[in-house]
Formats: sequence, C-alpha cells, structure tokens
Amino acid sequence: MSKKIESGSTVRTICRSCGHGGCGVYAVVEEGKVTKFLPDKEHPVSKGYTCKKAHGFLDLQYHPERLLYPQKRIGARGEGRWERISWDEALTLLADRMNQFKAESGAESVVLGHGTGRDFHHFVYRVANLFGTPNVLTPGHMCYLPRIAISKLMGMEIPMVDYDNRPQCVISWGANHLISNPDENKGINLAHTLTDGARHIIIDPRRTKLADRAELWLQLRPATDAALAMGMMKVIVDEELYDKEFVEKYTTGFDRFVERLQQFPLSRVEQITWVPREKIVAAARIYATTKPAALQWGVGVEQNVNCVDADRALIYLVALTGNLDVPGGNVIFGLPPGLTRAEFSLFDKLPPGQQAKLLGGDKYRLGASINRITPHVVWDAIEHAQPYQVRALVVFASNQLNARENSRRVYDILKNKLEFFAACDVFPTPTTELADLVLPAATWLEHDNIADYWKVHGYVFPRNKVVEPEGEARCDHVILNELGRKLGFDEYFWNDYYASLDHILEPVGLDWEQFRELPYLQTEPEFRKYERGGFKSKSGKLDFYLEQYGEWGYDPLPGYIEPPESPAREPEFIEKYPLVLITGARIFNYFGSEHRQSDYLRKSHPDPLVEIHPETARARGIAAGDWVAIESPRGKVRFRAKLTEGIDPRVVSAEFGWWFPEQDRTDSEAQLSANINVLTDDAGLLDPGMGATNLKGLMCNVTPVT
Ligand SMILES: Nc1nc2c(c(=O)[nH]1)N[C@H]1C(S)=C(S)[C@@H](COP(=O)(O)OP(=O)(O)OC[C@H]3O[C@@H](n4cnc5c(=O)[nH]c(N)nc54)[C@H](O)[C@@H]3O)O[C@H]1N2
Ligand SMILES: Nc1nc2c(c(=O)[nH]1)N[C@H]1C(S)=C(S)[C@@H](COP(=O)(O)OP(=O)(O)OC[C@H]3O[C@@H](n4cnc5c(=O)[nH]c(N)nc54)[C@H](O)[C@@H]3O)O[C@H]1N2
Ligand SMILES: [Mo]
Repeated sequence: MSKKIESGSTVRTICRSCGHGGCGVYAVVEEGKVTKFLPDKEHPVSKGYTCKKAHGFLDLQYHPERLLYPQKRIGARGEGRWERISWDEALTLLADRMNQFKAESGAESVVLGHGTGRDFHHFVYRVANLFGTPNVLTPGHMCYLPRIAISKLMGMEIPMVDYDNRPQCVISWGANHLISNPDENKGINLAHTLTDGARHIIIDPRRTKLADRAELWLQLRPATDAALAMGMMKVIVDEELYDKEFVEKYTTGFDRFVERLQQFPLSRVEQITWVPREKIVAAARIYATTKPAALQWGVGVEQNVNCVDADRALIYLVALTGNLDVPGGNVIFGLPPGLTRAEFSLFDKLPPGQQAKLLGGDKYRLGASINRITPHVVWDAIEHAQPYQVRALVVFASNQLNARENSRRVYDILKNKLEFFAACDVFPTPTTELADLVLPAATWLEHDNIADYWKVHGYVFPRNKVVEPEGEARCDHVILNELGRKLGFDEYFWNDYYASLDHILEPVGLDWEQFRELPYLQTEPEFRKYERGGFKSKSGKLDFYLEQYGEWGYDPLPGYIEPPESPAREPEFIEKYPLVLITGARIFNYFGSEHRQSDYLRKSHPDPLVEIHPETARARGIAAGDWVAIESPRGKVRFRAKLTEGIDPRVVSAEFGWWFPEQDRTDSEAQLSANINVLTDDAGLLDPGMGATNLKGLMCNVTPVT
C-alpha cells in the first residue's frame, strides 16, 4: 500500500522529469500539492545535484491541459473531437480490438510501442509476449540499444564509465553530459572527475561548454566517428601503445583487425573526418597512455549509418588500451542478482513461431537479436502489408510524430493508413490527436516504483509516490497490468499493483514495504571479470573478428561507409543541399518533446534554434535571431538562427522535439513547422545490422525566411 502523505512533509524520491531519471530529491508537499524539490545530498549517483527540469515539472504536474480521463475519438481522425469514457470502457475497448485483430490477422498485426527508457517497459514486453506479438516499436534502433546489442554479441554487457574510481582521462565522444545529464550517468560525476584533474578530450562537431577547458577538442565531421576510431587505433597499434598482455590472453582475431586498420592511414582519416592528423595522434596517445582512462560515448556516435561500426570500434578502443572492466575505466556493472527485468518481460512466453515474424528480423539481424525494430518496417507493414498487414499500434509514452524519423510519413500513416491507434500519455500532443483512444498516464510523482536507472550502475532505488494522481490518471504499470488481465492473462498479472512490485523484489528477499524504507540496493562492482570467467562468446574471448556478424551477411570487422547524404554526393545534390545537418543535440531545458508547456522553462528557451557559423549565415543574409528555413529532400521547417563560432561553417545543428502546445494541436502544419524530423529519413541506407537512422550527418540548406 502507498503511504498517506502528510501536509508539510517531504518525501524522498527520484526525479523523473527527465524520463531516464534521475536525481535524488526530496519533494516538499503542502496541502496535498508538491511545492518544491530539495536535492538529496546522500544520493550516490546524483550526489546532491538537481536541475531546473525538476522545478519546471511543477508546471507540468498541475497544468490545466493534462490528460485526466480516458477519451475515445468521435468524428474523423485528427478533428479534435473526443468523448470521455470510463477506464473500464477504455480498457475493454482496447482489449477487444487487440483480440479482434489477433483472431483475424494474427497477434503480430498488433504493434506495441514505447518511447525512451522509462521504468515501466518490462510491463509492455510482458503484455506483448503473452499476447503473442514480437513487435514492439521503440527508439532502440538508434539510441543506446545498438551498444547493448553489439556488446552482447561480443559476449558482455555494455561497459560503462566508472567515475567513482576516478578516471585520470575521459573522452567525451558524441556525448554532452552536462546537458544530457540524466543519460547513463550524471553530468555531475563527469564534472567532479574533471575538477579532480582528469585529462579531458572532446570529440564533437560542436564546441560544447567544456570544449574550451578540455585538453583537446576534435571537431569531426558528423557521422564519421567509426573512421576516427579506426584511425586512433591504427596509431595505438603502430606505436605499440596497446595492452599486449590483454590482447594475447583475452582476444581473438587481432591479426585480421590489424590488417583492417591498414585501410585507415591518417591521410584518409583526416580527409574523411576533417580532423587534422596531429590531433588524431595526440588524442590516441593521451588516451592510450593515461591510466585509467574512460570513454563516455553518446548517441552522437550512433545516429547514423555507421552506428554499430562506431560502437564496436569504441569498445575495441577501450579493450585495446587495457581500460575494459578496470577501476576508473569502462566497467561492466551488474544489478543485484535476481532483479532482472528481462525475466519479468517473459520473452519465453512468446508463442512458438512468433519470433520469426519480428518485422525486419531477416534484414536487421543485430536489432532482431535483442527484439528491436527500426520504424520503417512497421510503416511498410501498415502501408503495403509487407510482409503482412499491421493493423494496430498501441503506444505508451512516445510522441511518435515528433520523435520518429520522416514525420510527414508518420503523420500520413497515423492519420490515414493505420486501422487502430491507441496512445497513452500525460499530455495531449499532436500524436495523441491522431489516436482513436487516448489513455491518461499518471506522472512519476503519482506512483511508487522500483527505479533501476535502466542503465545499470549496480544501484536500485525505491522511487516513492509523492501525491495522489490528478483526475483519473493512472500509472503506466497499472494500466498495463489491467490490460493484461482484460486480455485474459490473469495468471500472469496481479490484483494489486503492489503485488507486482513484491514479485519483482522477491528474489532479493524483500517486499515493497521493506524496500521503500531502504536508501537503495547496491551490487559492489567486480573488476576484470574476464580473468575469471572469460567473455560470454563462443571463443570465450573478445573477438576482433565477429564470425556471427559475417554469417548474418555483414562485415565481420568494423569499417566506414559514407552516409547516404554527404558532401561526397553528386554536384547537383550538393548545390541544393550544401550543409551537413545535425538534428537533436540535447537542450538543457527540455527532455525530448516534453516540457514545452512549462512557462518557467519556456521563458529562457522559447523558440526552436539552429546553430549556424557566422560566415555561413552572413553568406546567406542571415542575422542572429532571424527565422530561417531549413530544407532537406524530405521537406522544410522553420527555426531561429543562433550564430556561433563553435560550429564548422559547413555544418548546422538543429534541435529536436519542437511542437507548440500553446497552438491548436490539430493544426498539423503549425505543429510540423519546427519538427526537425520532417527533414530526416526513416529508410534508404541505414546501419546494416541495427537499422539505425541518419539523424546526424544528413544534408540540408538554410535560407532566410521572408
Ligand atoms: N531528429 C531526431 N530525432 C530523434 C532524436 C534525435 O536526436 N534527433 N533522438 C531520438 C532518441 S535518442 C529518442 S530516445 C527518441 C525519444 O522518443 P520518445 O520517447 O518517443 O520522445 P518524446 O517525444 O519525448 O515522447 C515522450 C512522450 O511521453 C510522454 N510522457 C512523459 N512521461 C510519461 C509517463 O510517465 N507515461 C506516459 N504514458 N507518457 C509519458 C510525454 O508527454 C511525451 O509526449 O527520440 C528520437 N528522435
Ligand atoms: N536535457 C536533456 N537531456 C537528455 C535528453 C533530452 O532531450 N534533454 N534526452 C535523453 C536521451 S533520449 C538521450 S539518447 C541522451 C542523449 O544524450 P547524448 O548522448 O549526450 O546525445 P546528444 O545530446 O544528442 O549529442 C551529444 C553530442 O554529440 C554531438 N554530435 C552530433 N553529431 C555527432 C557525430 O556525428 N559525432 C560525434 N562524435 N558527435 C556528434 C552533438 O553536437 C552533441 O554535443 O540524452 C538524454 N538526456
Ligand atoms: Mo535516446
């Protein structure tokens, strides 16, 4: 049972204003309402840090436009006419439609979905697996899951930075952790590590806040990270700066890998990446010779056609320099034994034969190995019944129209092609406006949960409920638990949500009431585990040459290919789209497409911004603050110019997540006018194994808006 919150009390919890969560906070409650947040100085991951998104969340929590009741569409889709219905009606309708599609077209014709990592996804998979659909649509094809998938294929979990044992050198590689703070680790841990004197190298096309203080800033051309990593490793091997003992004892395929490195002489790497060779050599030497050194990478590296090659090259770089699973390097952490969400997800309950129907499973084999799909396979199935007809999409916490590539295609599909669309969200959005059924989700302040950071640090926290839900909002877990029962899987769901928390905690000998009183559970990290158990690969070692990748029809060794749109394209194309475009470098005030409703946060960042070099702007007659049009072969959007010397004159960088809650949500042209995914593509040449899309390093033009 949840505890009654006394007026004027504080509740210790974990801020999830950033979906990934979070910073330890004390929420102050006065007369039943949260009034402020105080930092939890004892929190071992956030260490007393919180940001303005916590405060801004108060605007969201009590915002008059929050979704508070289930709603059914009346009239045409996207017309904005709704009928309030009861929860029982809503869930009965949803379950009936799902069962109807299953009976008529197979369970695979229903696609479930979720957005970025939140703490209820295991419930989505539990429902999907029992229901019988292998298809769950997520952003995992180009966000973090590629790292997880390739690490798995190499026989390990993803190696993450161990800030607690103070790296002496950190590379921030396509990761801007002071801004994208809640991702994997907290920015505060990087900040403390630097204050303590660690050397710092930044690999980023943009001069981020720390770049001036960093020892080295490599301003590479977007989407060329794989080539840069290969170039650095060539230096490290040529100069014999690598950990020979590690290579000899714990790896296979090194010879073939070294042969591949010969394709990356510095002259070529310099030409591909635009990074002067002296800097490549300097970065390689510093990283290889400063011990321990940590490599913090982000989606800057993954959101392009070279995604998996960059990811595996970076893992090899860590391993080659003796920084894998050592204190202060990149460590393979674990959760407390037994607390695994994978088991809760019941992948073993997916009926026989259904896994083979995973959309895109025969093409994007690495994605399929961890049950992830790239969106175009779902759109193709809806639009062309290829390889079969998808009829329904049931999505939790995902603003599909904003976050998915090629938004105009997504709009057309959701509005005109999809038979049934249900969306569960905290707010009405341009996406929920296209749904047939809308379910109101409770916020993180309104329910208890077990927070495991989904990026494993070895910590698991109780995330305590602070206030009762507004209106009839329900937390996603409760909704999914009820949906599971409505679908007829009573055996696997619970009468009471708290029983599901008890179920998860049972292997550690606790129930929720006991767990909620604890600060956290922690598994002490163990280091150099490969010395005892090897790697979980066929060879028991870390393979530089991935046989399985070859068998799937991909390159067994990392390499580099030019993005489908790049400065190397034919002159007619370059004339129209001369600038390299980055979409979606993170914004401090906002998380994804959220928070635009908060006056407090919006005040200091009211408009969508595109970063342009002053020279590039001048040549186009653009002044700081002007509205400009950004155009790609998919369409055109309108942003405000932010001039900065911190970007290459050949590159521009536009924010993602923009829509306008203050404007009519059913006015699709207004809502798409600053949606950067109008410019990105969902298909064409993608990362071969994962289907990662080109969100960084595509081509565009920028012109003044008259
Ligand atoms: N061009 C471009 N596109 C990108 C990216 C990029 O860098 N560039 N980044 C990509 C990445 S890395 C990711 S992870 C995705 C993110 O993809 P999504 O997670 O789909 O992103 P959001 O648009 O933020 O949608 C989140 C929605 O969840 C709602 N919400 C918030 N909390 C809750 C809750 O507790 N329950 C429910 N039911 N709803 C909630 C919010 O109101 C919001 O509408 O976007 C991807 N898209
Ligand atoms: N404030 C805030 N925090 C967030 C989010 C948010 O929306 N707002 N979103 C969350 C999510 S879903 C995610 S996935 C993470 C992402 O967080 P990060 O992994 O840090 O990703 P980004 O901010 O997209 O990009 C990081 C840096 O990569 C650079 N970059 C762009 N293209 C390239 C390239 O081709 N190569 C290299 N090396 N660098 C490149 C960008 O300039 C940027 O400075 O942040 C999470 N945290
Ligand atoms: Mo993400």
